[in-house]
Amino acid sequence: MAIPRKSDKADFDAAHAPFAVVEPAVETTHGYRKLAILGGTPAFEETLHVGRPNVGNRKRLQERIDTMLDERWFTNNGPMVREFEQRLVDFLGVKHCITTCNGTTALMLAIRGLDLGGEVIVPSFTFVATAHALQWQETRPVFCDIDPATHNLDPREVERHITPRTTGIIGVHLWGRPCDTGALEEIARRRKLKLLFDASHAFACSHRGRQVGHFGNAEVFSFHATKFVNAFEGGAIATDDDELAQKLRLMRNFGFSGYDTVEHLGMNAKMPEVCAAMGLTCLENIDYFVAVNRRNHFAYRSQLADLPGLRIMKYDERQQCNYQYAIVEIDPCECPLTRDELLKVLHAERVLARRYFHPSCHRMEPYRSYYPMAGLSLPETERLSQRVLALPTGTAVSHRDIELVASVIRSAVRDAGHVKHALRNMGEAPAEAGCLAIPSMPPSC
Ligand code: T4K
Repeated sequence: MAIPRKSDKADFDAAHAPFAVVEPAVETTHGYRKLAILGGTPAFEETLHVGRPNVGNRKRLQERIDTMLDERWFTNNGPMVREFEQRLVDFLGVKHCITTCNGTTALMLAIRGLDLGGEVIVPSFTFVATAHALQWQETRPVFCDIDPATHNLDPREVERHITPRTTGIIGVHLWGRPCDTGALEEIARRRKLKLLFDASHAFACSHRGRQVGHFGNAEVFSFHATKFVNAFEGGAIATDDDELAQKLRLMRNFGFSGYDTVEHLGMNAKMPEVCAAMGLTCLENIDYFVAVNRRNHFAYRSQLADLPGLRIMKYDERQQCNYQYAIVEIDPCECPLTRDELLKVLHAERVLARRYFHPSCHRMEPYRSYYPMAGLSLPETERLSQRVLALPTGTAVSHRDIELVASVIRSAVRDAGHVKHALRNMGEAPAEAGCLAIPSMPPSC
């Protein structure tokens, strides 16, 4: 039977949040069901999303919005933005935190503020914004392969891509799991390169006992609606560099240093007050969000533990983690279904699992036209982008939802033969990722 989705209103009220939900779930039902793709009723009446926003304490948010309306100060470095920046500085323990209207503009500002040009080494296995922030400024993203164990830049590969035109490296702490910051910092120091981290996934994470926000020359966060701490839309740059911080503050406000004085090239990258109101509210509820993400993470792990070829990505529990992504890796050599077949099964059940990050940046425009040979040096990226699936998590996803998603996956694996047959009858193309299949390069290559 399909279960109804709870309304947004019931998402979460921090005042009544039962912290009892924080314990990792160990209960497993391991039930099976008749799949929608085989003629059954979809598991969910309403779509279950990846990236459903956390809301936090609604009452507190509404009070903040009322204050903003009463004061009629909506943007341009208002009191809530200043408070949010101070809270971020306190939380991260960094010297400066400059908020922006989104993570992409934060990346663009940081790239320009650090004078990156020529070529910058960056993973292709990331959200396309990381590459766009470079290419937008006519700086070439040089796509570098990743370590299959961490999904982050492989430092040995980084070294191989350095040329006389290289000015910097951008590491992405994918899924909130920090890069090998020590190795990247050592390379950057030795080769005299700037080092920036796209920490869009890694707010409230630590690495070797240090909070993410402290690594490299600067680190960039996203507070997009889908991030576990969100500001509707928003971003921030954290840095301990006074000069860089001052430059970034000018740049995000057209370069203005006073009413009539422009001192620097700039743009409009300011965070509005209503976004800061949401950011502050989420920040106050962060313990709850992490606790729910952690509970969901362990629920998936226990529910999917013994399935062949399916591996739930783990976090380093010795560090501070936000558990914001529930990532499953599907090995087509061991699992009877490919990632894309499983995706179709889940979508038929109204579980909108996502293929983050497929295709990888080098296979998207304009990169596949500009750099058609890039894929040749990215075997791990090519392999991984065929295997990874993001499952729904966050405060809009209950333990019961996860049981149901898991029972869909278990049923699909058990009935793999019938699923493949049904997909063939539906005229679906054969699965993309066979056991040894490395996708072919685009025709232009
Ligand atoms: N670097 C990295 C590594 C990033 O992951 C991102 C953003 C950035 C840089 C850039 O930061 P921002 O400029 O965005 O601040 C989503 C997000 O839009 C994007 O912010 C995020 N990464 C990326 C990983 O995920 P899409 O294309 O998947 O978005 P969309 O609209 O399909 O939404 C995802 C799911 O969330 C949907 O199934 C519906 C659900 N959703 C979404 C929104 C906006 C809701 O339920 N409610 C909502 O309000 O990129």
